[in-house]
Amino acid sequence: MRQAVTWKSRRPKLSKPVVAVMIPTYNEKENVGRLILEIEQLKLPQLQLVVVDDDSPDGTGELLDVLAKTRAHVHVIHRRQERGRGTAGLAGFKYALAQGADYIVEMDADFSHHPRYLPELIKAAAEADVVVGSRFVRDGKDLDRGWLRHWVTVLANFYIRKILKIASVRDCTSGYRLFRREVLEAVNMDNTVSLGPSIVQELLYKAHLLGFRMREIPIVFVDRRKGESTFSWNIMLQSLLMTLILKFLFSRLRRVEIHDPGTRVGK
Ligand SMILES: Nc1nc2c(ncn2[C@@H]2O[C@H](COP(=O)(O)OP(=O)(O)OP(=O)(O)O)[C@@H](O)[C@H]2O)c(=O)[nH]1
Ligand SMILES: [Mg+2]
Repeated sequence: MRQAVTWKSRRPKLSKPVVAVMIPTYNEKENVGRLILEIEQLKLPQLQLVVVDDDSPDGTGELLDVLAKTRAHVHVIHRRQERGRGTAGLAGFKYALAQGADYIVEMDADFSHHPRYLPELIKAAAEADVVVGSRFVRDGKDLDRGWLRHWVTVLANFYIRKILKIASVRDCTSGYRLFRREVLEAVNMDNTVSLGPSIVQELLYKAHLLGFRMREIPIVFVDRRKGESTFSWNIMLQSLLMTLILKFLFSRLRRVEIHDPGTRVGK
């Protein structure tokens, strides 16, 4: 992991926002290299990639090190002891904030979240604090997942929106999202309770309670093409139970500090 000069200090004044794309990986050797290449082909200005690998046994970490050697914009965080999608994402977010990112995008490595939506996520952030890549708005789709997983996702979203009262977002379980740095600073990442995928709803819920502006853009979500699925009914049930715990623990959370629109970048 290189940490010499921060991205912000390298940036010319009054330029576009620095965007960090954070990708958690576990056994994604067949996907992550191609994903990085496809993101690079978009030639997005000021883009940094932060990949958080949990010592994947398939050699994802070693592949990332090879790629990072010739790419100053690729940053690899190797977690040797800790495990889990939730804490991996938080480690990546904290790294991106420390380096001075203005916008932080999270996406999966398995091409379910196609990189072609990145420009639109970034564009939408001019008018929002959180931008969600959504399967459940007009032109969004949940493709070839099989009817069971599709309906599980639809019902999980219905349940989460009802319990947490998040009316402005239809796809509360989407892990393809952009946060302005103010959001991640405000949600207090040292105070999270999710270790696994429910981190997705936890951050969304806290951002909602804190009054940040949310927007959705349509995405077509496709099932993972390569590599093994980490989905399990156990994880699904834990996430649904976590919805109730989040409600119990955090529903009284309110913004204490007024967000100053004058300080926003990229307007
Ligand atoms: N660092 C890290 N990343 C993880 C871990 N578990 C999953 N991931 C990554 O998190 C992202 C989402 O996980 P997925 O396995 O795609 O989860 P899913 O989309 O619910 O299920 P499938 O696509 O069917 O496997 C992927 O990029 C994974 O590689 C983990 O324990 N640690
Ligand atoms: Mg996946």
